Amino acid sequence: MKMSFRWYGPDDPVKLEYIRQIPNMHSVVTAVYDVPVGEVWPYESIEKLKKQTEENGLHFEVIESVPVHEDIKLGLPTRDRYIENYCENIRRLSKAGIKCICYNFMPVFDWTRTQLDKMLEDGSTALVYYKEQLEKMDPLSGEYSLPGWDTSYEKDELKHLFELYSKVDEEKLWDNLKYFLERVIPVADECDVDMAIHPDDPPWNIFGLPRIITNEKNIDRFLKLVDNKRNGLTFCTGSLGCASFNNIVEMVDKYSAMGRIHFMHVRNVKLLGDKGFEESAHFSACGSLDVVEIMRVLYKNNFNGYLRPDHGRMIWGETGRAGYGLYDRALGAAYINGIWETLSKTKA
Ligand SMILES: [Mn+2]
Repeated sequence: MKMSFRWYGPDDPVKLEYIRQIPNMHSVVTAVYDVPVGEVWPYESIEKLKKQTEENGLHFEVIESVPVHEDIKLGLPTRDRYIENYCENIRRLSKAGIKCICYNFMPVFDWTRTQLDKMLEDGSTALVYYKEQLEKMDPLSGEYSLPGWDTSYEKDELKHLFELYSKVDEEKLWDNLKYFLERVIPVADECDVDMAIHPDDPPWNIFGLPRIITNEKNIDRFLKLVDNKRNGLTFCTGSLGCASFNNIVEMVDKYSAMGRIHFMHVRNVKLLGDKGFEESAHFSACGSLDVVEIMRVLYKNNFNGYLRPDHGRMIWGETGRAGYGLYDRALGAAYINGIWETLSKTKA
């Protein structure tokens, strides 16, 4: 297990100097953020990130994310140009020492929550998803902008995108994903880079847009689209775990035993029946997931990929990017380290 931590680049209030002080920290997970989706990343920008990371004693081996252009997900004729750019990014990142690339295949919106600063009983604030709040949200009204969402769309562009997606059902999205993987995975293979798809968050259709990386049956199907170890997963326990139909421990066990998990996102969520969920502290009893069991099956299967604490709450008066403060994520890393060390010192 290689402990890592997401860093949003030089503008992130969480400094690399702080990240390196978290015990057992191996690498930084970052991306080039100032290039439009679909374009090739300048080699100098990649090199700069690498240099900054390594100057702070951390490894530069994981990218989250190289985003997939909507034309690829929509299957438009222009997709070939964007796929070629994607392959070029893989080549450039590989040259800079990157071993693992996280991406997702969610139409239009990335992760979705209905409130980013819900105060929990202990006074911390967390990201939450309440069904009754979601039902009142209309992304086409232009009133909503969440940090997981691409804010570069104008209202009319978004409307146009929704129109295009009205012709893309789940089966069409599967076809488009296959087309993408058949072209990208061979390049990743040549470059010794693991591709790690992030599941859809939450793992169900949202605002009428299809979502397919949602459950065990679909992940089995995904892995067979191109049956190559390079075609793997970012297993996000919080994304898949906010649906009660997913048995997270069993899924982590199965896919890590197959060697198809390249990157773990470990966090906990508290399920609220069919009403939604709240992101909670990593400690098992704070949420609905058994983090010790998740780590136990990873340990049993000799998991040697990257792992990061995922979203954290805002605690101790910290302000900053919702879900991505320093303190609670550092507590998550320390907790996971403690579980891993205990497993490694416990005789079977
Ligand atoms: Mn995640």
